[in-house]
Amino acid sequence: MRLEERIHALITEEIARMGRSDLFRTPIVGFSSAADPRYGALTHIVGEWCRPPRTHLPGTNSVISYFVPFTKALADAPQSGREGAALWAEAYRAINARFPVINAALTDLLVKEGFAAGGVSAAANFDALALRSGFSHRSAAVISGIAAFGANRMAITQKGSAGRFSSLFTTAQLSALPAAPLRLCPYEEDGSCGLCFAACPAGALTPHGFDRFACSRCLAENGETLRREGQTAENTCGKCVGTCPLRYIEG
Ligand code: B12
Repeated sequence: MRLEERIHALITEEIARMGRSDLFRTPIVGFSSAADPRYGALTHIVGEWCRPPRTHLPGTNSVISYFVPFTKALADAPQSGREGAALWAEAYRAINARFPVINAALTDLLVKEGFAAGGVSAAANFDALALRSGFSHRSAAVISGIAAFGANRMAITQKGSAGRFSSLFTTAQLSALPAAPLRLCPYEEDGSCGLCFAACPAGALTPHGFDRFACSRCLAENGETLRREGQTAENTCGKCVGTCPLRYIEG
């Protein structure tokens, strides 16, 4: 089996081993070259703090980007108010704890093949005050051909946008796998839909931009409410994803 296929199989097995088919579906895996000029361009488009792969792991040749899609019940959950937030919090906690395990297993595999590998964590890798990260998992997914950006700023894959991304850098030269066609956000395509703007309880997401601080305050309030209620407490909302017609795509 080619190394790319073994990586794909390992990520799939690790998700299956969680035994949470109530929350997660079979992952999508993509590969991109660290030399893709779009990685360098992000530094100029976004800011010098958004750094290309080789500054995270010297000698990086490829970026592994993977997405763990949510089940329909989980993708729909934010529509049902606070209970939805609680289920998202549970999923968020479960998958964020699993990503380092998966990345460690991938690193093991790659090191045994004679390559170096290393990653950034899926969530806790951002400046908590500036609310920005040195690496954008969703941009890596777009560059790897497994997702396209929507108006809600989510990266939408062939299985939808409700789910979570992780990435790993490696010195191995990995070739892109054949990618499935992507459905595009209707608002980005022709200005229709826009349900995500109306759904944002914080007024953070509008056709004119995104106020990450307002979004973050709303997430923190949700987390506080869940904590007071004694539920699994994480700072989540997901209304901009939960109302998106492309949140869940069968597959
Ligand atoms: C900090 C952070 C936040 C902050 C601020 C977000 C922000 N700055 O926009 C807060 C706390 C507000 C937040 C909120 C949410 N987040 Co958040 N967040 C992150 C985190 C840790 C870093 C994001 C970041 O700063 N990246 C750096 C910036 C520069 O890149 P970016 O915003 O990801 O990408 C933009 C640019 O690259 C830009 N761009 C412009 N030009 C070009 C050109 C090219 C060629 C490309 C490729 C890109 C590009 O487009 C992108 C979108 O605007 C990421 C994990 C990660 N490390 O990526 C998760 C992440 C983005 N969050 C995620 C989620 C799900 C959420 C929430 C729904 C919360 C929740 N779980 O309930 C909300 C949604 C808010 C929204 N509509 O964007 C997911 C997104 C999944 C998806 N399908 O896309 C991520 C990827 C976490 C994960 N591991 O899956 N988040």
